[in-house]
Amino acid sequence: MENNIEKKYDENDIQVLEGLEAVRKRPGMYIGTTSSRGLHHLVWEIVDNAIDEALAGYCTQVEITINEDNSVTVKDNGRGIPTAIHPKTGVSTVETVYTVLHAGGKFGGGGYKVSGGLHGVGASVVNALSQWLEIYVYQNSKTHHMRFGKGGKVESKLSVIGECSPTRTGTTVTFKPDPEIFTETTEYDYDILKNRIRELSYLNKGLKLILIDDRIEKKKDEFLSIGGISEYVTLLNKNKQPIHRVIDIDGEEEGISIEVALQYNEGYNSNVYSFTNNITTPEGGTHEDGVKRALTRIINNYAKKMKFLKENDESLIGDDVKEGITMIISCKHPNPQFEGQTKTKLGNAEVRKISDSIFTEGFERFLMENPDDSKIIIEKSLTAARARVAAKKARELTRRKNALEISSLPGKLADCSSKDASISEIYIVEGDSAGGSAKQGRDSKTQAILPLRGKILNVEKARLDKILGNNEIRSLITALGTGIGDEFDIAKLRYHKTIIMTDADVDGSHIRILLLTFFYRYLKPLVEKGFIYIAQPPLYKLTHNKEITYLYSDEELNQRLLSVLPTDKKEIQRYKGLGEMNPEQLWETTMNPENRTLLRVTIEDAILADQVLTDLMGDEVEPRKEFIEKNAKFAQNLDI
Ligand code: 1YM
Repeated sequence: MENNIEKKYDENDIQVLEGLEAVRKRPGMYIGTTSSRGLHHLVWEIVDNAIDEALAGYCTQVEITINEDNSVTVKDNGRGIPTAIHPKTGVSTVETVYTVLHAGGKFGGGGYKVSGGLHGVGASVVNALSQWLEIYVYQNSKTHHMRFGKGGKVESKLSVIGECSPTRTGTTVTFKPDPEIFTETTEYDYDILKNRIRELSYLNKGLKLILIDDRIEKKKDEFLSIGGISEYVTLLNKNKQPIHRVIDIDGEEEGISIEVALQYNEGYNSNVYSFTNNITTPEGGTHEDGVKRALTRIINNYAKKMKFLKENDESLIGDDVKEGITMIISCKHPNPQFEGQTKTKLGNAEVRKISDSIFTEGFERFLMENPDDSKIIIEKSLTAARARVAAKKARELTRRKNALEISSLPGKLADCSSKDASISEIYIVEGDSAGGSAKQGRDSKTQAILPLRGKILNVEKARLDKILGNNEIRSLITALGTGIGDEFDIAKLRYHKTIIMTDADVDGSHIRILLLTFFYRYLKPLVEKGFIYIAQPPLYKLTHNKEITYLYSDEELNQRLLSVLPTDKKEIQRYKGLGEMNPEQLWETTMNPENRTLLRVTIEDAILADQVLTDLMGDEVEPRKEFIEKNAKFAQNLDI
């Protein structure tokens, strides 16, 4: 208030305040969501500025610290944000960058920003959504400081607070997300930050990234990748038996840079990840199209030239050359256009030609210079083509033979009476006894039950034809109604919720992972659309004064025992399996939509998911054991 008297607000100030106020009113418009995801997004906005400075060639190290109060500090050793008065705003450039929306790109000197993402909204949005934010700039032997209060209000202007070593330059920003905005959670998740920081280190080779957790459980990780995305491919293929060395290709045309790293492994799945300006583009786009088109063409040409393919042989198709490939494509573009349903597809048409030509040059040279590796790659594609033709014949045969059987629903499915997929659910239940309880306890109008006997096939280790031979998987596909592979049709899906219900033990989590693997690999759209859920049966039943409470985790039990019922006598039953619950209990605790908790399975991070599946499903036993012990750490959202 005092400030109002001292300082006259001019047009600029009012616009700035209105801008930041607009961000606070509708944060979702700027950062997508105010959930945990939005909270983490704030960090990336600030880190992006530091990475831009690294890409401009002035910064070699970025350090990110989660402080004890859940504020976050980002520190770089770049030039420091300019401190002089900005001619347009009449205040320091630091203040301008942190208070004017979209100031980043516009207020910078020449050159372009290659980072900055889907939301790419800039530092001022972080300021608007913080309780307070503090900046130190080290420049010309001076330490400059500025502080903002709640919502980005200037608390103290940029000023020199002391000297610093003449060799020290850089920017340090600390912000505390405002709990009034982030009502769900203000707690940072170390692993979320760590995974993205690791990824950023591969995408920006030579840049050292440090992550520190200064909260109760102290942690620290440092990432520095010399090889960049080719090291990333090595990591992704770690447990997949690669069959040749990583191929690394890069080039630049018309100011657009393309980097590709690829390596085939013994497996059948393809893992292609593309990025533009460090942002993942799961929907692909022109950078991916160009490379894939070139890959198919070059392998065909080479196979013909070296007589692996004869005159009359059919050409290899995209699917053949993709089998067992792990590939990363990273594009850096001064002006990317993002398209598609989730705005994660690169649209710039000129990139198709450029990525094709850069990849063609590099990959052709590799094939010429490395005949042994080339032979291995071509033979891999030829084998895939032969398997594809054989599988198609086999499918046509079974289709004719089993036309009736396949179209009728599996015998052990207890279907629901509703034919409206949007309200129908299918519970996939471990074991016949739990299946029985579920059948009796369910709401038969909307809930279908499919009991599974034992373990389903490990789809990570088999081709589609073998997978379709597995009874459990066949019943599952038939029940869902969508078909699979070329025949997949989401319009035929019979339930909008597929709920995996397994025991809370090692076997249960193994079955759950096998099912998730299957969904992830063969019915991915269901995962992407959020149609896959995991049921949460209680772990304990607590009886106290004849009143029954169900508890879903050890923490819940401990809390209850400590704070609510410190001394009373009570009876605790630990459920070892779903089978121990009678139909009413199963309904009440796990199936009744009124009070059940479901975890929605999402693919937040396809790379992580794939790694998890590989560690779990690959031939290496150790990572599998380790993983099952830690349990499925798929990205899971709470859905009540
Ligand atoms: C911890 C966050 O923001 N570092 C950072 C930001 C900038 C610069 C250097 C920078 C950029 C330029 C010139 C330029 C920014 N400057 C601006 C703006 N770290 C962090 N480090 N000199 C310094 O782009 O020309 C925006 S960001 F607009 F002021 F130039």
